Amino acid sequence: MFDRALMLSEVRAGLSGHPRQLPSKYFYDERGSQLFDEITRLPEYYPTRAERALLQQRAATIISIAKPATLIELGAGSSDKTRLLLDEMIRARPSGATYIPVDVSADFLESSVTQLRAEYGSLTTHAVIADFLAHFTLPAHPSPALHAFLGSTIGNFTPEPARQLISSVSDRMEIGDFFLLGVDLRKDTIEIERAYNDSRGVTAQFNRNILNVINDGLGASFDPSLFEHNAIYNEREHRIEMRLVSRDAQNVNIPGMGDVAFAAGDAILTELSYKYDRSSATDLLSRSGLRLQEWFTDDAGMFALALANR
Ligand code: SAH
Ligand code: AVI
Repeated sequence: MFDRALMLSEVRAGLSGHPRQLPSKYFYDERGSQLFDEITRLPEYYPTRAERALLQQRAATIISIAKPATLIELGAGSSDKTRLLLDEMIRARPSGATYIPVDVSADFLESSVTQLRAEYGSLTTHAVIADFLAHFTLPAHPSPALHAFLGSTIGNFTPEPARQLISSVSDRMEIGDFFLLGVDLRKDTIEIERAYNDSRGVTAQFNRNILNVINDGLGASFDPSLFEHNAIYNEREHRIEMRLVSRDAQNVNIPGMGDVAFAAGDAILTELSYKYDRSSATDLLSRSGLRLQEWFTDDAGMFALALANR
């Protein structure tokens, strides 16, 4: 599933540095994608509900501005909210539209595409299993395209990798293409922290699943139950910092790397989740070669959709 040599070099680099960290794409084997899907239905996790409500309200306007023949979606996951855009695309182009979901979670992407094909007879769907941080090739597709990056997944990247990722989308865009970005907005710390510390412990399971993925990929000996979930909002950096904290002193064997020693309280940084406002999102887009055309948000200021072009 994940490339073993790449995983080993990324895990080695991540666990040798200060702070120790792991790339958040390794949350997403099939189990991780299912756990994320469960998170999106939790009462505390507001971003998915807020983005869905925005799409329900704005999908027709977005499609009428972008007029896409093709929707290309990075980190598509279950494509659940995407159906709101697909429905409007198909209404505007009854003769047929094309959908290209790109995701690293291979099995999950394949099963969600099978489901989409059964639901949407007139839609041409090409699944692309790829790491969107690496170079990947898109199949030939009709123009213009709407490139979408929803779910605030951009929030999982620090400013420079975020700029590089959106620049790589911008470089692919042809004249007439648009880019749609979903960002979680800055708000009350308590409300943000509650979304990442749910009462049923699903986020904790999702966090620990990264260790199962490393065990499966590298034959490592992590015992996820020996790590505690921790998620705090860093107000200065406007980001959630999610960690796994070793409950006790322990050694973990990673074939190809050797033993890694953890003292009680030692942490692994597993995810950052940046929260934006209009000015920081506009700045990110412009540093990536894109111009903000429309900024859609809800009255409560929970979430925003930015529509941009070159
Ligand atoms: N867009 C969906 C899913 C968001 S979860 C939603 O809004 O609900 C983040 C998604 O990005 C997951 O499906 C995960 O597998 C995918 N992902 C994370 N890192 C990735 C990477 N480097 N390359 C490709 N996909 C990635
Ligand atoms: C996918 N990503 C935008 C989610 C987020 O909110 O940063 C992942 C997540 N982590 C914990 N809960 C959800």
